[in-house]
Amino acid sequence: MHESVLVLSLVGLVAAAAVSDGRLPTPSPQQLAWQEDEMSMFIHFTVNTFTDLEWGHGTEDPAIFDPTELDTRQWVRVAKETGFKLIVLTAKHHDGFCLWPSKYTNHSVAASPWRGGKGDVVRELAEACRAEGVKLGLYLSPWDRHEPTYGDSPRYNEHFENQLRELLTQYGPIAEVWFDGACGEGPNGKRQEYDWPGFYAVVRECQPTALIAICGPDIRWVGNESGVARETEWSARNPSPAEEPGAVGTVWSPAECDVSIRPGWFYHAGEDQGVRSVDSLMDIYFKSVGRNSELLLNVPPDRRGLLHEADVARLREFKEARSRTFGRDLATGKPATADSVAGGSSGGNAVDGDSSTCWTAATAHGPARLEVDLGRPTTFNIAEAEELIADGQRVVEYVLDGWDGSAWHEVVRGTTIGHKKLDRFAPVTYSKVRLTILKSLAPVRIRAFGLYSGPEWPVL
Ligand code: FUL
Repeated sequence: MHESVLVLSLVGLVAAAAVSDGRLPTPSPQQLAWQEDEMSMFIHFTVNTFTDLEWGHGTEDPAIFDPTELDTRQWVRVAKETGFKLIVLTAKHHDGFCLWPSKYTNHSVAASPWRGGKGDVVRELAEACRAEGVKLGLYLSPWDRHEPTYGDSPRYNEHFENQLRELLTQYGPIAEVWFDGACGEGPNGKRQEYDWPGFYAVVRECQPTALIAICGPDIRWVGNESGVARETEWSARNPSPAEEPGAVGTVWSPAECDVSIRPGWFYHAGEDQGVRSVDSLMDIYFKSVGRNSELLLNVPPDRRGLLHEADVARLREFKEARSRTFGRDLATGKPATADSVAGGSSGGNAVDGDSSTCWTAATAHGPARLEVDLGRPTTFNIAEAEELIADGQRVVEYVLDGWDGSAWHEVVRGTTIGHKKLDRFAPVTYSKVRLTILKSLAPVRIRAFGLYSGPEWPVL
């Protein structure tokens, strides 16, 4: 596709995580809040929207950037209405065109006819987010195919830090800074060496509570662009780029699953028929949010500067599908007991509908069992479990069984739980269920256990 070599690598970690039990890493308050959000909206928008490209060349005439009806309030209202808590905008993509009037380049909205060259997409979005109570995140591509200093590593790093500073000091609170790892050669024929520690230092200085995602320490790229997490998804990893997340990880770094609602990241009219189906979005939801990860769903504005009608309709259907599926928890309020209970907690805390209370087992490594009496034969096809991850991710392995009046039958078996685990299976009917934590790293803390009878969403 291009002569440049792309490297999407995880780089060294700078943040030390708090450790519970002297052992398990735990999330920072910002990481915890981010994970509770569950869904963020990605907004890819730049000159590519007007050239029909996915990667701009950096030679585009800024005059082509001229959305006729740009309305960031529409983006934010749709996002909020359909369940997204944070919006991440491509302030600068690989083509180098800046959606804000950066004083460090002429390649920006200031050189476009849009709003007479006085416009600022980042500001309009920041204001709309503030008005609607939605968090704002910014994607700033280190790879810049326009900037003449690119490839002259120290000079470009300074340029990049200057732009980062503009974005992090002029637009109010920024919740997430998204660094892509794409890298190439500059006009001098040299490959750019990014100064990651320098970039992180600017973020920490200007926005100490912002999370640095993907090529950064706070949020980990899940490793694909299909919105799919691992079946065993640990939020802890080791502070080395080569190491996978795992039970022995020492640093809290939860996974983010990025995926587009369309075939491309940018809007292309030719893809209006290619908007993902509700089945596809639900499958992604189960495989991202339902696997201890955050879903970052891209919905790209069109040439008017609006989210397209087809995408908006699909987002509403997606929301309706989630309500239809998870609207009624069949375990909530049912009598529950546990065979291992730490003082002050009870099995009932897992089914009381209150996520601030939890069932804490007394045993450190399992097995520990929660039994819920459904009162009568009850049909369900989805099970949900949530750990109180403020105290670290602990469950290694579990099994769910159902009681049919005379014997227990295995329903589903799984590994990690973390923030949320959703299991889908063919409908079963049982009057009691028991969740057995077979193995854990420390006494388990289950804040929610749920059962649902929803549409049978296909596993794609
Ligand atoms: C990739 C980029 O090259 C794509 O254009 C897109 O921005 C995606 C989210 O990240 O690495």
